[in-house]
Amino acid sequence: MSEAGGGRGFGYSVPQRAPWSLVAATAALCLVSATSVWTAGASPMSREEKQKLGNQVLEMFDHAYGNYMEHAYPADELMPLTCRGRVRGQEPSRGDVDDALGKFSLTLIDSLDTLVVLNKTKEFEDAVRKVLRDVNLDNDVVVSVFETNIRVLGGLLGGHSLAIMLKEKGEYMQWYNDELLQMAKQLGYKLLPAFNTTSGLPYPRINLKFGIRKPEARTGTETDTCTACAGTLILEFAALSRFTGATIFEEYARKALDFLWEKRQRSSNLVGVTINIHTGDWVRKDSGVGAGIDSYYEYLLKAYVLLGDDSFLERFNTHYDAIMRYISQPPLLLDVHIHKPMLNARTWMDALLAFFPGLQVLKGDIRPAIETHEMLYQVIKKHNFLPEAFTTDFRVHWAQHPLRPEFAESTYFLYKATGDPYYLEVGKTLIENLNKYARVPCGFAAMKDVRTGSHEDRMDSFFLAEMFKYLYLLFADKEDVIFDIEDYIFTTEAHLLPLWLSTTNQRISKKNTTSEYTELDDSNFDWTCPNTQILFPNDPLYAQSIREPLKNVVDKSCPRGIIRVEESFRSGAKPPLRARDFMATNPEHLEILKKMGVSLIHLKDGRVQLVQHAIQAASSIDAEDGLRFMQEMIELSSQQQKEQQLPPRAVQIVSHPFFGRVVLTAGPAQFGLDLSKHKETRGFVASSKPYNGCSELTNPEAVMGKIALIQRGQCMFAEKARNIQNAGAIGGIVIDDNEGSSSDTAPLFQMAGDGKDTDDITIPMLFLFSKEGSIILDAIREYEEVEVLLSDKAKDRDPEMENEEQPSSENDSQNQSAEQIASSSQEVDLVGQESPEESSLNSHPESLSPADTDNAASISPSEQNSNPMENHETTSLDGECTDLDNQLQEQSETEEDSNPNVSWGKKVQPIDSILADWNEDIEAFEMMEKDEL
Ligand code: DMJ
Repeated sequence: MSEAGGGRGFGYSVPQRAPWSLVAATAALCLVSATSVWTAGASPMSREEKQKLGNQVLEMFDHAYGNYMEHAYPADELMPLTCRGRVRGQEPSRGDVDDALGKFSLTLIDSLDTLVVLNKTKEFEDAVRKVLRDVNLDNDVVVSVFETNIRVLGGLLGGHSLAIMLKEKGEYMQWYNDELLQMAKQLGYKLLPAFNTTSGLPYPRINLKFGIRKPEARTGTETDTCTACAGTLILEFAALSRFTGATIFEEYARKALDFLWEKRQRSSNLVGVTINIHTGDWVRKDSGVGAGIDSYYEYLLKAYVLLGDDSFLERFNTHYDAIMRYISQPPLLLDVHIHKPMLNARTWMDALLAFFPGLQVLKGDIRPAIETHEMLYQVIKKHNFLPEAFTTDFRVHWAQHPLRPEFAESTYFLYKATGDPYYLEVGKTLIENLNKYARVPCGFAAMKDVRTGSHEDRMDSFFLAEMFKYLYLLFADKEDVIFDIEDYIFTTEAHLLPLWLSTTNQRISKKNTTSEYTELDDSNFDWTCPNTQILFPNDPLYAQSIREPLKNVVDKSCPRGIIRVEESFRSGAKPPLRARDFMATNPEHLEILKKMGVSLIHLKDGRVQLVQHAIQAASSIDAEDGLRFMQEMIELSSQQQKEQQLPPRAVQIVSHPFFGRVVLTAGPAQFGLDLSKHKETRGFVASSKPYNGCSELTNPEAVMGKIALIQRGQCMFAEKARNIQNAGAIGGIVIDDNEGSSSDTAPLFQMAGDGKDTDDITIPMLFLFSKEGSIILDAIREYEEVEVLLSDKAKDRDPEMENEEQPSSENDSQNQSAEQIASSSQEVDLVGQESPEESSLNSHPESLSPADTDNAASISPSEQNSNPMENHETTSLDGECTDLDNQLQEQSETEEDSNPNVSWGKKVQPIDSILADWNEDIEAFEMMEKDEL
């Protein structure tokens, strides 16, 4: 049995060695099979084409793995743009992301079992020898417990699982004597001190050499961890216990899971995103299935599959019921508040939730899996990759994409479940996009911005651990894999653990918790099997019939119109007012605002402030609607601020040997040719003399007709632009003089003018940080002639097509801006744009303004809110709205006067607690905006 499935169909077969039949007797998992012959819908893919695609995946893996081994190993990861290893401490810190790097050759360990799945047994044997010879697990480095568990412990255990499988087959690994397992055990013991808390939840970080509390450890003072961080240990820890007989690991992981379960919000049965590891209080009370929680749910279900312990399934089912009740709004999955699960906590989704359709397949709930997957695929078709976060109306919220594998994972499981060749076509698109947009001469580079196609110097280890496995298995027939994948379960990092572990070393005393679950009612089993709602029908058109109504959901629908049944119920025929729809000129809207206790106040500096006094709402339901409206307004304001910034631009190296494959993120200029309106500018580059471009150039013949490179500093950007333009340059790239700066670690800026009229500057100007700039300077040193393309979005990088336009992406971006115009025309323009003169100055004399910041809308306490006990929501919207100014002046003044401070103690209790919670939620939201995924 496995969720992996074999070649032609998906199945939960019964492995010889595991008592799966016993497990299955109590299981609520669906036995899903798609062995029927495909008769209609997407045309079937021929065996030859599948093989061709499988071979392409192998070639891509070789490119990624080969470059890592050649240019980065023994470093943790490859930096594919600069073609070297990423060594922690030697590169500028990227914050939490770096906590995965423990100087333990992360990518090699994470790739071990991928090598066997991809039939590279010889390379696997070599790789295992290298791990045993080179890897040190005792470095003085602080690492994430979660990442070290899923990538390193999981990687070693996956490697061990397949090493013993190969040894048993009798050809390879005959020398192997559980050495990887011994390393895994050593690492397991290193992680254990993290669990030294009263709750049993682990600290988020540990020093591999010094543990937690010692002064040298530099960690152990943290108070919070994410739910997924504490709840994604059981598979690896239980496997380690069962392989070695040392029960302590499984015990610790179970204890952490038990604690999380106890702390679930009892009325909604949801969990928050972060929890205090000492008190067990929820720190962030928003709840979804993506970042921060995702693999907690995954591990409950998979722990049941691997360990056969019913309590895990019952917990999973309870949570799943809550997810489907509150978070699932097909095809969307939207975060809610654990205490107020009918209230959305965000208007955007993150990319990590793309694993969820795959988990739903394992659960046996195929319909919503198909729906969410289809929605995600349409977002991908729009941007080539899934942006880190996107709004409910499918605009980019966070534009990065670090080559995450979750969507490929779900595609694989859906194909196994449905047998629908449509999913093979989806996989083919993923392969094409990776090769077209992410492949660089030295590996595959993460996307810095899916809108521009620019790259980041980053290839995460999960790309090798997961992406290539799922893509290869998608196209593989049973005989293409040298072992039976159905005998294994995939961890969250796609490492393989054998199902026979369920019967091995079962010495952990299982709590008989079944009686605790009396709160489950029949409706819980709406989401379990057997269930006529979700049983997979033997209809080859089933998946297609579910996708059909959604086929234009991203392009044409207006999901902000999606309103919950309950919401429309309680407010009669009319749904509550959404922030996006609010028109200051609409008297009906103003009336609704009043009903919700929201008033508009004009501040002396011209800003408009919305204040909510819940006590003044017509009813507690209106007060709740008002709170939601305020939160939507805050998000909207933040989004508008972002949209009004000039988006980043791309510098693409198009000459040999790059052929457009390297794309650098560039800051735009507020003057000169606007690359979003005009076609791109293409030309060879030449350094200007003087290099700072602050006076008339002494080498006009060298820059004439070329794109001039100029160093930042010593004069205004506009002055540099004028000097190179006068020398005949057709464009300019300003390179940061601050050595080592990079768009990976510093926020991008737009170059502002000099406060004077800059209409005389007609050439395009872009800004590169030093690291990106040095990629061009290095290329000049090596190849002399270097040609670049300056544009708003990277162009097709296929060598044969390097001179052609890419009509589909052009259309895409046109559609997108048309869409944005359409949607913004309905909205009140609440946010003004910073003028160049107002842009902030830094130590350099040129003026800079932030180009792509993630600021949330500013929330300032109301000036009337002098009583700390008074609790009301306010949002200050930067910039002013003249309409509002003129029309509402009178009203706001009146309302201001009529809002005397009210003693909070007099307020009705339910509203009190709602608002108290809400304030915490707003803080959490602000934190979340700052957080990385
Ligand atoms: C992987 O490391 C794991 O899948 C984890 O659970 C979350 N996501 C990353 C890849 O995106």
